[in-house]
Amino acid sequence: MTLSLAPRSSPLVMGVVNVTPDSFSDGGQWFEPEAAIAHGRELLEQGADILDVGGESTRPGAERPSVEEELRRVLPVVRELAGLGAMVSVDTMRSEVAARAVEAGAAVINDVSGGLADPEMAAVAASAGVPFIAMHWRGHSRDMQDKAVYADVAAEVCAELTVRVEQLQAQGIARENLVLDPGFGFSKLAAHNWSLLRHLGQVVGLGLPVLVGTSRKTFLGRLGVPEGGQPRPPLERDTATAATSLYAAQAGVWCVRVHDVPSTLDALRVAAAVSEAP
Ligand code: PMM
Repeated sequence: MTLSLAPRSSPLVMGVVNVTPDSFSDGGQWFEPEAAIAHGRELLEQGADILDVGGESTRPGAERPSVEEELRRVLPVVRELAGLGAMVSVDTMRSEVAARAVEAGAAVINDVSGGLADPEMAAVAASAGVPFIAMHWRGHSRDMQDKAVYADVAAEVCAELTVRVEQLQAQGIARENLVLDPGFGFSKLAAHNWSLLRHLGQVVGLGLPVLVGTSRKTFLGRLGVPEGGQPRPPLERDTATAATSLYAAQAGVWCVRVHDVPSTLDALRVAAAVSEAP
């Protein structure tokens, strides 16, 4: 199955299928392959266009699983969901996992490190010839928040993504297969995320399709919570996520990556109805 990266009037919706014991956003609810597969089917029925299957938690401070463990988590889920006819992306920073997932039916590689974590990733993506989602990334989760230092976050993210695009193309990935992602929450403090959202048009202006992943992230959990208070739990961040999806749609993004598909679909319907109104 091939995925069109052509400009769209309303963004595609990517539903998250985390096969991890420690994801910040759903607390490992879908850790066993059977549960993850059932969850993927549910997201499809709810209207997800793409299912993003990942076996490594990227929450701040997370330790990495071994390659073997990541393969064990991800491959059966990719194989089964792709076998059902779903458009599946594999969320991995490892070239071996990406290559094996593409063999198992994944049609997209989603690398939160944009190819920086594994020197073989670009070559694997180039030879697979599938779309490659390159996210803005400054380092692994263990200490990524120490790198959240910016004078102008949108400008710096755009500049760093532009360098990434040049390097990925030099390593053989066709420009037509590249998708950019500003990387909400990755080496970014809350204020950086809000600024990025406000200036998302600058990222879209780079001229490549853009994917946005704000779903259930901590900056949304801090809304309405007094200074110093605990952020609200991830499962209570879907209304705020739907609101960011609407912003992303207005900025002209190609796809939004979310955990709760129905609430974001509704927000996108609102955006489409307003933009089609006379
Ligand atoms: N965020 C997470 C994981 N994968 N992929 C892309 N392209 N963009 C993101 O913002 C992104 C991602 C972390 O969220 P999760 O643990 O809920 O999946």
